[in-house]
Amino acid sequence: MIKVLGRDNSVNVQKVMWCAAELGLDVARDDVGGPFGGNHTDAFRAMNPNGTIPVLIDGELILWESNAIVRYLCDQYVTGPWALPSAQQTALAGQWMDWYLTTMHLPMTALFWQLVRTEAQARDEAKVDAAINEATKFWSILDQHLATRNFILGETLSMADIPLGSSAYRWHTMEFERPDLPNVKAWWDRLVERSTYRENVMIPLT
Ligand SMILES: N[C@@H](CCC(=O)N[C@@H](CS)C(=O)NCC(=O)O)C(=O)O
Repeated sequence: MIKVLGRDNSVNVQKVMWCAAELGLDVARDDVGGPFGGNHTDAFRAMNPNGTIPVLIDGELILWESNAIVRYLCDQYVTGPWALPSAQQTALAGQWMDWYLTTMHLPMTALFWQLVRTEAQARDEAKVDAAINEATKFWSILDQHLATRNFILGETLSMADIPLGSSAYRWHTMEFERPDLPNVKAWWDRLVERSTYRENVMIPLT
């Protein structure tokens, strides 16, 4: 059976678990990282020298980096509507997935640490404002893209939606004054309709 090492409140673990659920895969997840620890042992670092989660174990394969894991699950197990029809569509999915990791993830992580992991009285308001401004710039780009389609690649959900969709839960539930981005909100509402999303991504923010 496929195994995932990582606590369920990590956005990077959520990507993997949501993707696996969409593909109908049976996955066993172990709580590792954060308060559970276990990610700085020699045994764990032999699998992932970074000491980070998630790690996927599928037979002989041991894999880290959440986007790489999502790509692997789709390459290895995808069937039906999740199969991307062309190299062009696969490249566009990769574009939005990499954009999330290199661009959106940075202000979203800064915002999450300030609003969720820092006591109100210890928050740095300048950092909060900077993260909101930066994230708004990027969510606005996605909002424009989603003006003419229901999901990131068009009319059906695909791996392109996984990283940004996982982060969208945080964007819509953290407490701050959110700018009005109607197309991102409508897309997020479509994700929330899915039990796979609710069960694997909509986990209390801690
Ligand atoms: N780029 C990596 C980032 C991995 C990462 O930083 N994971 C965090 C959790 S989101 C982690 O391992 N933190 C240490 C811990 O949970 O103990 C990925 O996408 O998998």
